[in-house]
Amino acid sequence: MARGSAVAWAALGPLLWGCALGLQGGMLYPQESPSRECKELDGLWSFRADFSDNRRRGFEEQWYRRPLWESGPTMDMPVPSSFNDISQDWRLRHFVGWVWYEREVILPERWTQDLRTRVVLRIGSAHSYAIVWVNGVDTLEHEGGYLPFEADISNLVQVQLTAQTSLGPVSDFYTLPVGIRTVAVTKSQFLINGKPFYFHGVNKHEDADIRGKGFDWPLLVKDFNLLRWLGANAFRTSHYPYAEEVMQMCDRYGIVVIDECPGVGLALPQFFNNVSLHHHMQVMEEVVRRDKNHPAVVMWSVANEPASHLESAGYYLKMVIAHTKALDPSRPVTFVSNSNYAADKGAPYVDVICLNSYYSWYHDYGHLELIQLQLATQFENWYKKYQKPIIQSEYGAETIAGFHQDPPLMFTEEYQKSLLEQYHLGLDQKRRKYVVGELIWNFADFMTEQSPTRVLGNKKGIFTRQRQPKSAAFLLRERYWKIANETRYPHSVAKSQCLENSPFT
Ligand code: GCB
Repeated sequence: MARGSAVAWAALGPLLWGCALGLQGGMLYPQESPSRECKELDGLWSFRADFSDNRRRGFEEQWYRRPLWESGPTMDMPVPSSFNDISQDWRLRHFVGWVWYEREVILPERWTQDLRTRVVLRIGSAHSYAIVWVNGVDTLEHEGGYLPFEADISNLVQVQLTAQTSLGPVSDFYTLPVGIRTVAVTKSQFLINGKPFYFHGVNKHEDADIRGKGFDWPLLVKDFNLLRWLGANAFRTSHYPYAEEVMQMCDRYGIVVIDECPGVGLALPQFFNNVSLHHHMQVMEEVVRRDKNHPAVVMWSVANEPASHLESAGYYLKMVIAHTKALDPSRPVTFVSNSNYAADKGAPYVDVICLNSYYSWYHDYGHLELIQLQLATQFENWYKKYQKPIIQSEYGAETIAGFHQDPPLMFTEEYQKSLLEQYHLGLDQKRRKYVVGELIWNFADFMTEQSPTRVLGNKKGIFTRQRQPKSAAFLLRERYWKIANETRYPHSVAKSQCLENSPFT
């Protein structure tokens, strides 16, 4: 009996695997191999949210000691999924507090009888704080969401015989697909295998109707088909590491990734303290440990839009970036800034400057004619000060599919298209100089908390949440394929895969 709990939303991807003794390191995606068997725990779990006043009744009554149904009503909850998106109970839609998941698991006899078999329980991700009990025993805890965590549970599930010390080690192995490439950064270029690389791609979220953030193969394949259709060659995992299956697809499809950790919302001075710093570094360790073998990953991003104008943020970012570089000296490191070039205290420590700006949306809204001037000023100021390559890491406009107006007005498809056109003119001015990439915000509409600035979520997608194109998608597609054809790599898998399906061939 394994009982787990998680706060806010959960997109669990639990897996049990039995393997021979002797494996060190763990945490890598546990493929099956001749020495390993895996048992997926996806499916229907029993579930309950702790609605008690202090939200701690589950701990007080020790719900983990008995089957969950014995302590009160339960409901079915699919795993993986976001519990917020599943039920008709309005309280669950925005619930923050402890929720309890439970699943009874039958293990193969060999795993429980053969003491040379090591049994490992691995959770792909559970947001944001998780405790896992196995047979009532507190076995695993993890803070931070999004990343895998695991524990050897052999002694909790195996028949307790006298310890057999004479069995000796047994080998355990599995294979990883390998890709070899170099990444380097100069004053004005991002180089992959020694050649200048221009990021033309998207920011994404793991999000869809009903599934929420839960992993979904059909959705993943659809998204990769859309990326190919679009001619995109890159994305940023805004604002957290995505499922390992996504990273594997990026390796296979030749999509280049800026891998971001869940360092989001560091907006207040009190967040830049030693406790956060320590946890942030630990999370970077987990991200790098999990994703370092993916050739698709070409840069780490340690945060999105921290209050980087603060002195305390400068020290904090310096430390997180230095730590990440020490963990992986082979890849550049960045964070994504929305600060002013003159005030930013983190930029001295990054390899590439990543900038979010929303001209003609949050700034100068309605004034499309100002975008080119604003953008030129932004790029020139940053480049003059830092002499580092720059990526426009976010830009976009809220757009409700089917809203039309000409001349363009905000929230219409025409406005999104015009805003993109103006940005592209500005980007083209600097593209061959020191601007090395552009990532649209966002690939698809996605759900957010309610707020006066959101109409059923964030509508800055060039695709709807159901993955249908808005007018801007066609504009972007034309641009991305044009850039792709200009910067053709003769033997690139990405290009040949993309071109196969392209109307431009
Ligand atoms: C941003 C954030 C992103 C938001 C976006 C928006 O700067 O990085 O998380 O969703 O703006 O649409 O407001």
